Amino acid sequence: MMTRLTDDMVKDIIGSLDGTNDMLMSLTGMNTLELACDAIGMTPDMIDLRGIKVGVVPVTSGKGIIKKFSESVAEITSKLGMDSFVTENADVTGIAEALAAGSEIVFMADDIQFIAVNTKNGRFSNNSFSTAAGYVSALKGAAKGLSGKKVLVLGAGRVGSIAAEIMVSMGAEVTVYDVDTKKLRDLSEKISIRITEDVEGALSSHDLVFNASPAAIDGRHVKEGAIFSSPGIPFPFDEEGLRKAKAVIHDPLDIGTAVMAVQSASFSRPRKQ
Ligand code: PYL
Repeated sequence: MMTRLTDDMVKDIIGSLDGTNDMLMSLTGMNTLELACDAIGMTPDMIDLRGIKVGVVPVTSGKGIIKKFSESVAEITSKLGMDSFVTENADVTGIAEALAAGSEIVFMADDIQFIAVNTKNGRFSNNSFSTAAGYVSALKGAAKGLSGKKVLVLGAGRVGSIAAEIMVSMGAEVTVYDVDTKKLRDLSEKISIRITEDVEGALSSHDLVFNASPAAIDGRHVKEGAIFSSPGIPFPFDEEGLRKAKAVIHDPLDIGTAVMAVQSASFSRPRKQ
C-alpha cells in the first residue's frame, strides 16, 4: 500500500517551491522544469506549457481530502507556466466543472492512484511512474550519469520497482532491498537486478541510493559521501545520515507532479524539434 501524505507533510509545500527548485539546481544541475522534461526524455525547448489550462479536482473517497493537496498541485503546475485552478466542487461534480471550464489536463487523486488526464485524447500520466522517473533523473544529474554505476534501491513497491527498471535500462548495476522477500524475488524475475536482505551492509557499500521506502534510514550505516534520491515518505533520515550524505534529494509532491504535468501535456502537443 503506497504511503499516504498527511496534512502536515503538505502544509508547507506552497511556500517552498522556489526552495525545491534551488535545491534541484544545486544538487542535480537541473531546475524543476528541466528535471521534469528530462524524466520523459525531453528538454524544455521541446514543449510549451504556458497557458495550458489545468483543473485540479479534490477527491473525497477513502481517507478523504488532504488539506492543501489540490492547492499544492495547482501551485506546482502554475510554476511551470500552466494556467491552473482547483475546482470548487469535489469528485464527479468537480470533474464536470474542470471539463466544462475547458481544462486540457485534469489532476485527481484517490488513496490508490494520482493521475493527470489529457482531455484531448484520454491519455494520462500517473504519480508512481512520474515520481520514479523524476527521482531517477535527479540521481542521474547528481551522480553525473548512472551507466555502469552501482545503485541501491530501498523499497520494491511501485515507485522503487519502476525506478529499478529505468536505471537497469540506463546501464546501472542495481541492487534492491525490501523487507518483503517475495516482492524482491518477483522483481528479480522481471528485471536483471541483484537482491539483498542485508540492508545495513548494502547501505554501507553504496555511494548512490534511491530510497522509495517508508522506513527510517539508520545513519550509522550510511556511507560517507553517499547521494540519496529519496521520494520515500515520511522523510527517513536521522542526523547522522544527513551529516554523512553528500546530497539528499527529497520533496513530498513537487517532482512527481511536475513530471506528470509535462508528460500529460506531451500527450497532446507535438514535440518541437
Ligand atoms: C500522491 C501522493 C504521493 C505519495 N502518496 C500519495 C498520496 O498521498 N495519495 C493520496 C492522495 C489523496 C488526495 C485526496 C485529495 O485531497 O483529493 N483524495
